[in-house]
Amino acid sequence: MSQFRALVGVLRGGRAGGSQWLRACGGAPARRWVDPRRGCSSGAAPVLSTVAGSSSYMEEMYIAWLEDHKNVHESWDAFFSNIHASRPPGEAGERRPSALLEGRVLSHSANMAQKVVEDHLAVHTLIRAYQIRGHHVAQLDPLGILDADLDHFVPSDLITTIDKLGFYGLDESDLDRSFQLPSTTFIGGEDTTLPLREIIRRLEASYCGHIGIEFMFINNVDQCQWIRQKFETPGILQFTKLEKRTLLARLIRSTRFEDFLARKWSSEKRFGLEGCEVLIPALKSMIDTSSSAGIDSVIMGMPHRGRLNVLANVIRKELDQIFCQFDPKLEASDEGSGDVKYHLGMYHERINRETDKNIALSLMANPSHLEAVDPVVQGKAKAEQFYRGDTQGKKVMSILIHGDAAFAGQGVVYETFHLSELPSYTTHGTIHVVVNNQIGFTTDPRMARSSPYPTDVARVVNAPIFHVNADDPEAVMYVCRVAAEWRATFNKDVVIDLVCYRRFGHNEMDEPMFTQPLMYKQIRRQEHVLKKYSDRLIAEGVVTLQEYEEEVAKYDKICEEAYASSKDEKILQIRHWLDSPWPDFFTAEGEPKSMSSVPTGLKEEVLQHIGQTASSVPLDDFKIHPGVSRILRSRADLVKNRQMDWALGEYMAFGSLLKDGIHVRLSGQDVERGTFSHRHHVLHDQEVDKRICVPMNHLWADQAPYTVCNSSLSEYGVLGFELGFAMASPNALILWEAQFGDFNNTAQCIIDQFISPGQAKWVRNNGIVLLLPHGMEGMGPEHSSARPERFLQMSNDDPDHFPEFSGDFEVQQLYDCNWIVVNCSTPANYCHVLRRQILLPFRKPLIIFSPKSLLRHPDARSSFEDLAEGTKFKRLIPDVGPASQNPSQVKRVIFCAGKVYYELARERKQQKLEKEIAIIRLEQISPFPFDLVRTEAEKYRNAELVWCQEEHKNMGYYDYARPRLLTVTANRRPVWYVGRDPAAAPATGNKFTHFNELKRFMDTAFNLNAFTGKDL
Ligand SMILES: Cc1ncc(C[n+]2csc(CCOP(=O)(O)OP(=O)(O)O)c2C)c(N)n1
Ligand SMILES: [Mg+2]
Repeated sequence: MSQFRALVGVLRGGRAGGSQWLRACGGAPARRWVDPRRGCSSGAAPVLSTVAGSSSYMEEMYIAWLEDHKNVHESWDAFFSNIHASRPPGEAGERRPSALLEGRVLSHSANMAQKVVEDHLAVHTLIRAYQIRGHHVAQLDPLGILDADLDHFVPSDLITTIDKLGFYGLDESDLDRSFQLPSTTFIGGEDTTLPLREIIRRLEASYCGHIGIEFMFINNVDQCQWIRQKFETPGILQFTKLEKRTLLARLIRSTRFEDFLARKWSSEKRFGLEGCEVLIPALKSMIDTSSSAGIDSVIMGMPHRGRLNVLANVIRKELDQIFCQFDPKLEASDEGSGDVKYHLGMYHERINRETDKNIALSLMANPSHLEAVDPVVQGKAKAEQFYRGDTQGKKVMSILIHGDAAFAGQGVVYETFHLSELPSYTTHGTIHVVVNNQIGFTTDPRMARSSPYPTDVARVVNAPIFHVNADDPEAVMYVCRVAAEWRATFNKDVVIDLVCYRRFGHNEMDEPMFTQPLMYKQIRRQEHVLKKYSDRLIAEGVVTLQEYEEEVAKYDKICEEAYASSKDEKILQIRHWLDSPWPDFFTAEGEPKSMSSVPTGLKEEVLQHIGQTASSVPLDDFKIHPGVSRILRSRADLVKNRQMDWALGEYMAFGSLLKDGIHVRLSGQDVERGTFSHRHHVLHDQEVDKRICVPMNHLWADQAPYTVCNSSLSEYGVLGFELGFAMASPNALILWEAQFGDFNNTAQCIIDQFISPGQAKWVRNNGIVLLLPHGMEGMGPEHSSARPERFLQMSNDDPDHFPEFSGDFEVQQLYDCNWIVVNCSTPANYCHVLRRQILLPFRKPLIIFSPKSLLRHPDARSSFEDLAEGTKFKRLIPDVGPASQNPSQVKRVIFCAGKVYYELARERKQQKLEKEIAIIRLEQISPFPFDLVRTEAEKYRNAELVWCQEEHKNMGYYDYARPRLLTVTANRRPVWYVGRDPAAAPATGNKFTHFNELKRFMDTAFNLNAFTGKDL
């Protein structure tokens, strides 16, 4: 109200703020009209601009109007008609211009004009109020008992009763007065003026029916206009007879599928869709619309609820394949431990019947962890777009389905939204559908979120939110169509909030009356949506009862037949549930095409060429920072000497793979420069804003593209995204780097639920690489440890079983493992392991504990010889010094991993113990190189075996290495521990303590009597 009065004040006084408001007419500054018939895109603006301008202008208009009402714009016509209607008796018939010019009439007219302006402003404000707040009173809850926005409050500026007109200074007598409609509404259709009564009626219909729209926070006028037009235009919600019949048929399938499962397996959990059966036609409708807009690949992610129904009726998985999942006796015949039926994924290509176009649909396998699949879906969609050159998202799109409680509660939803507009992460618009059954397990939404709607998180990216009552199937279809059109038009995210209910408990075994008695009393009374809609269409004459019953019987028969054939299934193939097939990578049976390792060395000229590009600026007139110049010069010196540091080793790996047509993508926080300022893969012109150069993309004319992208400050979202990206193709090296390895635990869910067990659960390979800076360097408890112990604990190789060596043991072992964990101590080995990752005939996740101080350590360098043709990744680096010359004299063998090697080597040299103590580096920690370790242990048969690490005893590699070392020696030789004592925090925050700890364990490592007389 005060805002409205302030506006009137501005107009009266012509204060500075007013001119802004007056620009409403087509965005141009307010100006006087000289031609009374000249049009303006905003019908209201002439009235306003005149009042703020001059009264003589108004007189000109008035004279013109008196002569012929058609002489002036309609807005003036409405304006003067209003004045005339309210003039004192006797003056109404006055047509003489001269009379008007008399002060008495003029001042009266001015007062009237003031009133009319205020009333027009009021009506405009009222229209805007509906556009902004109409959704708060929309009838969204099919049960009619809860408020979708958790609030009974009716905004005071919505006209829910006549007396509320007073809020705007209007009253009942104004209801039949006509008002000019502003250009920011489409409720008039062809009409530019409407009586107030009709304005309110149409606003109610557009904004307060079964659809509630939240969009006025979007700060783009075109987008707001687009939405207004879609929802305000009169009669826009009309469906053809054919569309209604299609919708009914889809609703029948959705409903009868759940009924069928309930009948056949009444005591099985299936997380049915009852209460939101409309989800199936909803998804199909948005896929139809997207398909006709050119989309031919849709990647979907969804939680448990309704998943089987989506597989059956949207993706069109064979029904017998779904039904046999209910047979507890059928065990998977292929690898892995499998997953429960409502987690499996699926990929299917078919013809879209509505558009007659090919469409590929995939539903990603997902864990129970709600919303975790969101970024994975986005990553996979992005990768498909990337590999298909679909730079605008016109071919490939993603759809994400959410639960109301999870959408509001899970932070990864927010993280995923924040990827949606970033150049290297955008999928050019996702349609989000929230199955808002107004409950999360047993928790009422009022206890589950602090925001009015579960969808408020989407507002951060200016996504429009369409709330819709799921018991009105046509309203839902309309909203879905508009959402798909929105995505096709603006390539931005959009959210559909399907307000529904959950007919049964959380799963079919749960009793909802324990916790939601009143809601469930209502739900029991609630007529099924299929019944309501079929009754309606029969009444409308769209279908006959007989046609309806035949359609139901037809689908029931399909289910029965599939059920019968599912009984013939003798085996289950998890492979049939693969969401991301790699057609030519494996044999037809899904096996690797070979099982031998390939050397990963490189030709000298390739090393030289990459080295030179890495130390130069391939663009002309490109001015780089002097500090970067220095780095490039020192790289050039290294190359001249056929040497490489860490950054060059990485360059060699990426560059050589790009040469072979392998796309390389490195993503993470600040990866372009590198957290430790060693990488500099993106050069910045110091004089031209935003001019950059990525030398890696200037290596060869026909190379694959290199993507290096600084990510948003997220681990969960970004790692999930990269994991999804890596699913799309085996011919790409996808790396995610944590800023410090310590931060990987905010992405723990992706690591635990997808990366470690992904292949076992979902038979799908994934070659993602995690670069996790790790090392105890006195930087405190949060910048020291990537928690190797956790990765190793999840490795599936048996600590107590000494494997048989047959064939290519290295490759066989890699094939059997769930992931590979390495800590490379040299740049060459780092390069080899990255190359091996791609040259292997299968894909496994690769966890690399990467260095910090070693990036610049003068000893941590490799020669080009170490990368020469014929060389390969060293899983273990043996001692090649004096100890190895005379192994029987060696008293102690220290096994270690990572940077501590350099500290040990230096100390050994200082203490002149190079003959007595051998130091062996385990570069591939898991799977454990049993073969190589045994060779070393046998070589130094008289020596004590020690595991040395810089991490605390309950962390690091010790718990993993020790039992395996014991297995290697058949428990005949003790394995001693040297390292930091057990601790709660990964590192001390005190530098002095840090060095003291280091000194203490170094002393033990080189005290040859340290274990004498000790028992283990
Ligand atoms: C991250 C996570 N936390 C907790 C759970 C346990 N859980 C399973 S379903 C569920 C309720 C989900 O509610 P909602 O998102 O509204 O989906 P609905 O089941 O109502 O369809 C919960 C808490 C889970 N699966 N994932
Ligand atoms: Mg819910």
